Amino acid sequence: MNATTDITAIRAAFETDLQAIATEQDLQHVRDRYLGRKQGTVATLMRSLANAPAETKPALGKSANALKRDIEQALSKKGTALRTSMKSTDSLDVTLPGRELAFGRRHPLTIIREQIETIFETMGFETLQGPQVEDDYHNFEALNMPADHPARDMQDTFYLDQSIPGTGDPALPATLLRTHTSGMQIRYMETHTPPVRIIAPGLVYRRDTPDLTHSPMFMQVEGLVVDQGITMADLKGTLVEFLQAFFDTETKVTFRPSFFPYTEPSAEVFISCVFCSGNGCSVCKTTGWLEILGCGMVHPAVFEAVGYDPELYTGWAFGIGIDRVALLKYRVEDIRLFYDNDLRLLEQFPH
Ligand code: 2NM
Repeated sequence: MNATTDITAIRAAFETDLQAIATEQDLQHVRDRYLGRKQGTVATLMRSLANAPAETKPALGKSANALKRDIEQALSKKGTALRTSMKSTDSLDVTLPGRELAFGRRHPLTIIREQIETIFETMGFETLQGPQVEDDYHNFEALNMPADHPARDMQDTFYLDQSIPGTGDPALPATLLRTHTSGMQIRYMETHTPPVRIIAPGLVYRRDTPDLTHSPMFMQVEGLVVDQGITMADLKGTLVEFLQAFFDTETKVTFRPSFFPYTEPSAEVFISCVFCSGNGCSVCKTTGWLEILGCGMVHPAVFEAVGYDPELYTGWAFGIGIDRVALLKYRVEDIRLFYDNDLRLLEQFPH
């Protein structure tokens, strides 16, 4: 065998060995086998060229150098390819279990609102929805709150630009962010004749400075019953039934006189403290009672505004703050947490 056939054979053998390289270790073995200084195939070939005839020596030397360069380049390229593919297999472990999908869940205020809706729907009430931008008439005027009523003060109500004196078109009706959901009851009575059994849940707005118990946006459910012969006994019976269904059948309920412009008589309702069963604790400030809602018999002026005959019809209404109930039920300390949308709070509630 002469040096030329040696070079051809070495190239062929190297190609086969190159294809078989799968790891850094394989690469090192092949490099040693071909490029090793003493035992390496290329070094041995170079040494054998010393004995070649003088006329073929330059050409053979050239071929041998080209072989050496080609092997070096091929191994270097193989090394790069190996390191790149190692990197990608490191970062993708196909045996890992799939990532869990993050399901959304209902907001705590939505959970409470839906519980309240279900209890009243079971008792035959219909749930209404209506606009959060309300006009002055449906939010105040029709509810026996005339122009000079303190609740209509700009300190308390978010009026929209066009309603602020000097900034809007005086021909347009004053609009505002509803301060309660009563406007929906007014709209319903304007378009329906009794009997009326409705609840109106939703967000409402008041210009309060935010603190632990106040948020300029909060959530309310109001309810209204109107028919012939409705009395305060219906109000008491229905609200006690609701409160015992919502909190606990053992809950005690007490009514105390109060005032609202749209009801007469009016009452505020207290329940026995859900934490100490009325024994006195920090939540009920040792009184044993928690104020939970406001209610009353609908004022005749409200019936007159919607075209109901106050001699023929009587009715009762109530309003309950969902935030306050949610704060109590879930023992959250700060109402503002309900509007921060911080997942650390929201993820504590069930799907
Ligand atoms: C309350 C308390 C008492 C109420 C009255 C009406 C309407 F539209 F029928 F006149 N809706 N809601 C009402 C009555 C609301 O919230 C504390």
